Amino acid sequence: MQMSRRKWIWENLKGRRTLYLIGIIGAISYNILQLTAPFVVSRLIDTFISGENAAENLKNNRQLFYTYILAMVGLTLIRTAIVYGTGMTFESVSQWFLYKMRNFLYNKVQRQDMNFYNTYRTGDLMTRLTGDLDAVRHMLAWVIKTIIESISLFTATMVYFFIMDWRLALTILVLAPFILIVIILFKNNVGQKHRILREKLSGLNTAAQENISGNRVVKAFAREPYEIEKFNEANKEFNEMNKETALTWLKFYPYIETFASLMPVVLLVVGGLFMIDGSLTVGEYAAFSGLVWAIANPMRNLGGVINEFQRFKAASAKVMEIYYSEAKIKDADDALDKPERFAGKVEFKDVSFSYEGSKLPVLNNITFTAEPGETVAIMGETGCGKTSLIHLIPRFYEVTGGQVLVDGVDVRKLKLQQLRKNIGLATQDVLLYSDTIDGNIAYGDEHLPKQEVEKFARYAAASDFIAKMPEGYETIVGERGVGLSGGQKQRISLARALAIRPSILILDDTTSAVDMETEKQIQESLKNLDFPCTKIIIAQRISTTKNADKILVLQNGRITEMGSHEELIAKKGYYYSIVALQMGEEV
Ligand code: DGT
Ligand code: MG
Repeated sequence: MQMSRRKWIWENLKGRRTLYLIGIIGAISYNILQLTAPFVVSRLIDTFISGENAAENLKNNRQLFYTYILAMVGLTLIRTAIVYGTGMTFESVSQWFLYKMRNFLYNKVQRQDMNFYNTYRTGDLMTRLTGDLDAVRHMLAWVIKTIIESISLFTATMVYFFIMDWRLALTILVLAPFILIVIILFKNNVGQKHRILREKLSGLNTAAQENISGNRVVKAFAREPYEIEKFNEANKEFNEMNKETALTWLKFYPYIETFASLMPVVLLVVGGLFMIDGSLTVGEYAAFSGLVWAIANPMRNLGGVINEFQRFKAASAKVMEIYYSEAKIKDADDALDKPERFAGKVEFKDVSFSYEGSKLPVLNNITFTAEPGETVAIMGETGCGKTSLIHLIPRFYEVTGGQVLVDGVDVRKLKLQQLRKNIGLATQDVLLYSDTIDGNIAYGDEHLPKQEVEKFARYAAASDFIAKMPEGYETIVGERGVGLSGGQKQRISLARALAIRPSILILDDTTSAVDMETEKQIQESLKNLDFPCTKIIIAQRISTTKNADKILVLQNGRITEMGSHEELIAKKGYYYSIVALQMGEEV
């Protein structure tokens, strides 16, 4: 672990540290105040009831009697007020911590790079942001408070006992180690279980999340019974582990309870003997018997506290992992500030690339240039590395060799925000937000005026079908755009990419699901955009590629052919064979 839990919590309490310490002091003080009632009672008894001059005192010293009574009432009121204030303090600080930490973690997750998202499952991340964080809050609000309460009550009582009669206090110390041994055994036993339990919860959340978002596949294959069974299985495992963890405490509980219950008996017997031989007054014995619970209860609490503490340990490790994670792809310290609009030149210089954790290179020796305003088409069989190639331009991944330059600057030397603001990307699998069509198109520029939204929809050949929708641009397209066809979604995603008026437009098979006629329309508007724009277009259809300034043919991660439509036809290679195939189809 990068940093100790204590340090991590302390660091993040900044801004509420004083308040939290006041809470801790409050918890200590109201537990010390617990002693005042038995103390006053003992004084009362010794002065007015069983002491040598009891009868006389009662007659002549009424004043003192009332003072004692008033003191008891007053101290009880003060104690109640402190208990209330302390409870509020712990609750408010821990809620504040939870809120702040959740925002921080969400921010962290948002800014991670692709590798992070490839590593963590959504369900697991959700667990970290919800259940795990709540265990941390619980630690701040309840566990620490209970520990402080128990320790201060126990210590104060011990001190009081020592002052009253040291032999009595020693009797307790002789019994205490037995309890400690049981507690340590329990702690070791339950810690491991909490770690497993936490993994099971994450597994459960992942199963639910994946199935709910993948519900259409489940339905298409009529796999509901199987998925329900699978979830049931995960749920059962979680349930069993939960039970097992709870049972662990139950196994240890009888020993603790026996000690905790026996202790008062032993104490009362020992104390009784001291009273009989006269070394303890009746009042002191009364105070003492009224306080044996203050020794036994903290011991009873220990089990629960340790249980929760182990839960906290398992959960906080997960939270801290995200807290301290660093995106590998981030702005260089000496990154160039380039706030103005990019010209849009894209250059690959001998680029090679492989995904983290896999040795096989996906791209090899890729070299080409797209001048500002040019259109470059990329073609190649499935899996040859087209998507991987274009993902290197917005620096979603880092090249493993060579350089990608935009406007003559290595992308690693540009500020990510500035670089990406200049790139309009329509990805291969389209994701639309649960928002209106208008909101989805204006995603990259929320202040885009209505007529602009409509213009970009027109560019993307989407305005016709949007006009036919019940509420036009105000139609909400559900999670992942349920209710739209694949081609419709592609066109909205194209409009969204265009709407930021990018210097570089990257389309990853964006027109694969639209018909020939619509595609022609889109090609036409892409040619006549009202802003300068370099276009890098992955496409399978000759109708898209033939007008490009440059066509790259990618095979097995290498550029095997490069040139204009005519040049490549003359070459009679892969491109030519595709042309022949598609012309044949069209005739
Ligand atoms: P497509 O979209 O089916 O026409 O195929 P391309 O050309 O877009 O292929 P691409 O770049 O998605 O994949 C190239 C190779 O890289 C392929 O063997 C699969 C592999 N690959 C793709 N994405 C990842 C990834 O996130 N991690 C790993 N380890 N491999 C990946
Ligand atoms: Mg692809």
